[in-house]
Amino acid sequence: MPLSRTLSMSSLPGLEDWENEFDLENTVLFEVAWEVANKVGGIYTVLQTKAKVTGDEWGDTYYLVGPYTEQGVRTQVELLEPPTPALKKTLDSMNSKGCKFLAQNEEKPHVVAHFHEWLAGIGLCLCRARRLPVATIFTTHATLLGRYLCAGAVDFYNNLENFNVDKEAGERQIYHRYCMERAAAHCAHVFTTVSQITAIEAQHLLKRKPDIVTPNGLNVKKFSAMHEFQNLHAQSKARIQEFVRGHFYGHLDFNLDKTLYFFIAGRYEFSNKGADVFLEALARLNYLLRVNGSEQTVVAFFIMPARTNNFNVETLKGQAVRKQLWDTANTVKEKFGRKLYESLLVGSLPDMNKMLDKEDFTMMKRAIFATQRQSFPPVCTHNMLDDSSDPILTTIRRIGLFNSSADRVKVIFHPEFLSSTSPLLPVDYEEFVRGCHLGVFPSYYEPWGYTPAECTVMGIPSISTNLSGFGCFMEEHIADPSAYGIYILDRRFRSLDDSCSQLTSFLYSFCQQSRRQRIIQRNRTERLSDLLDWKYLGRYYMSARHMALAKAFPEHFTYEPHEADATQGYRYPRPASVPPSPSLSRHSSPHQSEDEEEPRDGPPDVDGERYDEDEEAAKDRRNIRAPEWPR
Ligand code: G6P
Ligand code: 1S3
Repeated sequence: MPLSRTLSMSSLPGLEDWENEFDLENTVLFEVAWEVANKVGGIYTVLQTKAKVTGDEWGDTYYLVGPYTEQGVRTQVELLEPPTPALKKTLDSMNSKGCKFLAQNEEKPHVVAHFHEWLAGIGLCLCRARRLPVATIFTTHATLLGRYLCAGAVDFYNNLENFNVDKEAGERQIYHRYCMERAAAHCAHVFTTVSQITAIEAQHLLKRKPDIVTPNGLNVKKFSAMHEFQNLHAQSKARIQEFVRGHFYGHLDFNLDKTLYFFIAGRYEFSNKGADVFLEALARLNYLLRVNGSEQTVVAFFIMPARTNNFNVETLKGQAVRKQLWDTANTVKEKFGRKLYESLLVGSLPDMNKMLDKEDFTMMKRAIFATQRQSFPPVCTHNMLDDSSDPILTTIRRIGLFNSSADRVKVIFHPEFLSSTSPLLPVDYEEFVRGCHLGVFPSYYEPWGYTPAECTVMGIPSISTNLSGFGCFMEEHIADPSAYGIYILDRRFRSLDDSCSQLTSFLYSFCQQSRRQRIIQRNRTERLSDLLDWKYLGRYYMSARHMALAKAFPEHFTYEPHEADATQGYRYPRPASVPPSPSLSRHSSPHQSEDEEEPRDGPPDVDGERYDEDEEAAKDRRNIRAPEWPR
C-alpha cells in the first residue's frame, strides 16, 4: 500500500492545508552529519529540532548517522536493536567488514542519503563514485571559503563574482576542504542551503546554484495561556537581576527596575557575528543616555566561548558577597520574626526599639563593610588566556566601557556557554534569553542565524541584519518587522559607520520604550513563532527529498516543482494597531500615544494589556492574505 503522509500544519492561516501525497513505500532516509548527537554548533540544532517532523513523515525508516562519541551515546542515544531484517543484515555486514556501506539487499529499498556540510560530504562523493543506487542531497550551512573571506578585511558581498576561488582557498590553506565541499555540492542529486543569501554565495564560490533553499526551523512550544511566556520573562529576569546584584556589589547605584538586558551570543567570530559593531554602538548609546540624562541603564552581555582558565576571583567574590548579604538579611529577619511572635503570644504589640539588638547591627555592619570595593565591577567573568589580544577586551579598552558609575551602559563578557549548574549565573541558555529584553546579532556573515530565531519563539525582540538568512527571511515574510520586535540592520548597503549609527538608533529607541510598550512588543514578537516552526518549514526538506528521489529513480518518482515555492506570496501583515504611514509610527516602538499612562507593574493592568493584544491578534489573523501557493 502506498504511504502517503499528511503533514500536520501550523496555525498560519492559508498554510494549513498542505498535504504530502508522495509515495514513500519501500523508501529509507539516512541523514548524515558530524553534528548528529554531537553538539558543536547550529547544525546540531537543525538536526535535533527537525528530528520530530522528519520522524513523523518517515517513521522507523529514518536514520541519523553521526560520529560515535562516548559522551553523545551516554547522554543522547537510546540503544536499540535494528528494527528491520534488512538493516540488521546491513549493519552486521558493516561490522564484519569494517565500515563498508550499503544499499544492496533483497528488498532493494529506495534510499535517500542526505549529507550536511563538507565533513560528511565525502560520503556523498563516494556514493556517486561507486555508483550506489542512492538519491543524494547535500546541504551546506555556510561555505568554508565565505566564512574565511568574511573574517578577513574583504568587501565580500560586492565582490562575490570576482573571487579567484582556488587561489583564495589555497592562500588560506583550506584548499583540500574547499575541494571536498565543492565536489559534494556538484555530485549531489540535489544541492540545498539554508537561505537565499547563502544560495547566491554558493553559486559564486562553489559554482553550483542550490536547487532548493531549506530555511531552519525550531520546535515551537505553545503555552495554553497566551501570557505564560510573559510570566516566564519576569521570572527569568529576576534570576539575571540576582546575578547583577552580586556582580555590581558596591556599585549598585543604578535602578534595577529601570535596567534593560541586551545580549549577543554564539560562536566567537568577532566581526562575522558583529560583536565589533555591537561594541561600537554600545559606546555611542552610552554617550546618548548620559548626555540626555536618561534614567535607564543597559547591561549588555557577551556570551561567546573563548579560551579561559575558569572564573575570576573578583566575579566569584561578587556572588559570595551577595549571598552573604542575603544570609544576613534572613538571619535578622528570623530573629525579628521570633521576637514578634513571642510578643504576640503574650498579647502585646512589640516594642520596635527592642526588635533589633546590638549583635544584629554588628552583623549587618560587617556585611555592608564586605561590599566596599576599590575597583570597578569586572567586564569579564573569567580569566582569559589571551587577555591582551582578545578582540572584545581590546575593543572595550579602546572605547572605555569599564562599568564605571557614570556609565549608563555596563558590559559583561561571559566567555563560556551558560549552564544551570554555574556558580555565577545558574541559568541555561533558554532561561537567560527569556529574561533578557533584546538579543543583538549584527552579523556580517550569518547563513541563517538561530539566535534571533530562538529569541522570536520565546517572544523576545531581536536585532539581526540583511546579511543574515533569518533577517532576509523575516523581511520577506513580514510587512513591518520592527513593529513585531524584529529589527533588521542594514549591513549590505551602508558603510560600517552608518550601520553602527543605525544600530545605535535602534538601541536608543528601544531604551525609550515604556514597560507597557515592551510588553505589547513581546506579545507581537511571540505571535510570529509559527512562521519559524518546523511543522511549516519542514516542507522544504520534504521537497528536497522528493526532488532527489525523482532525479535518482525517475521510473518510480515524479517531482512537482511548485512544492518548493511554498511560501511565495505569504506575508504577515502590519499589526492592526500600527498606523499605515511610517511617518506616524516610530520604527522601533509599538504604537501608543505619547501621553498614554504607563501601567502600574502588576497583574490587573498587564491583564488588560493582554486582552487588548488578543483582540489585536484576532484582527491581524483576519488581515492575513492567503498565499499564492499552491496553485
Ligand atoms: C512580564 C510580566 C509583568 C512584568 C513585565 C516586565 O510582562 O508578566 O508582570 O511587569 O514582564 O517587563 P520588562 O520589559 O520591564 O522586563
Ligand atoms: C552555521 O553555524 P554558524 O553559526 O557557524 O549553521 C547554522 C545552522 O544552519 C546557521 O544558523 C548559521 O548561520 C551558520 O553559521
